[in-house]
Amino acid sequence: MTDLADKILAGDRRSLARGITMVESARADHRAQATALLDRLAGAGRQALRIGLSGTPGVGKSTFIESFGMMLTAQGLRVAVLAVDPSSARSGGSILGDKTRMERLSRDPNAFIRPSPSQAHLGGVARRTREAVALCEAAGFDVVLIETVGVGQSETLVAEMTDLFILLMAPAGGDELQGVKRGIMEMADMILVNKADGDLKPAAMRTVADYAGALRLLRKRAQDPEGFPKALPVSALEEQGLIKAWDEMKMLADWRREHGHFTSRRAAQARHWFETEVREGLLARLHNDPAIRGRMGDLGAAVAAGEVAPAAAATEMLRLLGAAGPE
Ligand SMILES: Nc1nc2c(ncn2[C@@H]2O[C@H](COP(=O)(O)OP(=O)(O)OP(=O)(O)O)[C@@H](O)[C@H]2O)c(=O)[nH]1
Ligand SMILES: [Mg+2]
Repeated sequence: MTDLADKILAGDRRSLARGITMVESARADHRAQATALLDRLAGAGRQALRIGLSGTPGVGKSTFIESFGMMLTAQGLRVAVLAVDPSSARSGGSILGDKTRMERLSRDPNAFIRPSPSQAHLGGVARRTREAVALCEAAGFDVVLIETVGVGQSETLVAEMTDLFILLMAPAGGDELQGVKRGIMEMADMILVNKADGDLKPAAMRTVADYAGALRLLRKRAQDPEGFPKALPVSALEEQGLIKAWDEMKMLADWRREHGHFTSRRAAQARHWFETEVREGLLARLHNDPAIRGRMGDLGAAVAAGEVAPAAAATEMLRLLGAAGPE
C-alpha cells in the first residue's frame, strides 16, 4: 500500500488506475485498503481545480472535453477526466466508447481519462467518483474534469463535488430557453453555449444573450464576483472560445480563493459527504445485516398485527442500530 501510494504521488498513471480500481471495488478487503490508501494520500495536501461539466446527450461534451483538455495540456497543465453516468442502461459508462472519440487527449501523456464505474446505485457512483478525484489530486493533476449527462440527480452530485460547475448548452432554435430547470441554472457557475460555428453561430449568439439575461434574473450568490455567473459561446469542434472560457474559470476560481469561498465550499462539501456516508452506512446495515433485517421483519409484522405501536417499534430498531431514537 505504501508502495502504491508513493507511485501515485510520483504521478504514475498505471498506479493511479490501480488505485481507482481499488476504490471502485465492492469487496470488503479492497474497501479497507482503499480507505487506508486515501487516508495516506490525503496528507500530501495537493489540490486540483475540480470542474464539473454537464449537458444533455449530443450537446458536445465529449468533443468539448477533448478540445478543452488539449488546450489545457498545451498550456502545460495535467488534466484528468472522470465521469458520473447515471444511466446503467448505457453500457460501460459514457466515456468508455468515447476514449476513441477523445483520441488525441487519450494519447496525451499529460491527460488521464477514466470511464464511469458501472454501478446501478448513484450513491455508490458518487462515492467512487469522489475518491477517484482525490486520487487524481494526489497524482498531481492540475485540473480534474467530471462529466455527467444532464439527467436528474447526477448534476447535483457533480456540483457537490466540484469547485466550478459548468453547463454546456446547445444553440436554441427559437427564442425559448431549452427546458433547463431553475434549480440547475442556480447551480451553474458558467453556461457555455457550444456549436457557435458555421450556420449555428447566429442562433448560438442569441442563446448566449438569452442565458445571460436569465442568469441576471437569478438571486445574487455570495460566491460570485460582479458579472458572474456568465454565459459564453464556444465551438468545441472549431476550438473557438476555449481559452476565453478557461480564463474566466480561472478568474472566478481565483476570486473565490481570495475571498474564502473556495475553501468554505470545499469544507461544506466534505461535511456533506461525511454525513451522507454515515447515513448510507446506517441504511446499508439496515439492508445487509441479517440479524437487523430479521428484527426489522419481526417488528414490522408485529406493527402490522397491531401488537406494537409504530413509534415504539422504531425506537427499538434504532436502539439496535446504536442510534438514538427521535426525541
Ligand atoms: N457544429 C458543431 N458540432 C459539434 C460541436 N461539438 C460537438 N459537435 C457535434 O455534436 C455531436 C455530438 O457530440 P458529442 O461530443 O458526442 O456530444 P456528447 O454531449 O458527448 O454526447 P453524449 O455522449 O451522447 O451525451 C457530434 O456529431 C459532434 O461532432 C461544435 O462545437 N460545433
Ligand atoms: Mg459523450
